[in-house]
Amino acid sequence: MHFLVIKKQYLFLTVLFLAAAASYWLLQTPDAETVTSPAQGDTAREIHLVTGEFKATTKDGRKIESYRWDPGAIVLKKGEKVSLKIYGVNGMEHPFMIEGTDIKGSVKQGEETAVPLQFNKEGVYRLICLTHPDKDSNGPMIAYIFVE
Ligand SMILES: [Cu+2]
Repeated sequence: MHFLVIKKQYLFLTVLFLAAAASYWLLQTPDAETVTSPAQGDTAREIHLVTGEFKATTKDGRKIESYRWDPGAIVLKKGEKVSLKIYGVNGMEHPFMIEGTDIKGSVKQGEETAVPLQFNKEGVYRLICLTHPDKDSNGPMIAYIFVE
């Protein structure tokens, strides 16, 4: 009986050792490459946005709408060079600024605006349409730029 207890302890230690070895091996395995990995060297990675519009009619017949940047959030690496290309689909024109920077511009319907981006500080930067900044002005047309 006593012998059996010792054997069980060895079995437990063996399982523990194998688990430790397996996790060590997994940690040593390099990460899988993602499809959207940042461009190497000096080439700016392209990120594409469009201007969109939500429209609805309420039960009492009121027409409501909201302009949007789509997608509404993008992720950049600190120091990474990105060319943000925004195509105007809905709305005649969307003048914009990026909070915390001196970046300004405008997106016109049927035209593409290219905005060079490179952030040297982590944080969340808001791309704000100056015509549609909140729901009372048919927004909020705000996209979030996450810099990690
Ligand atoms: Cu707008």
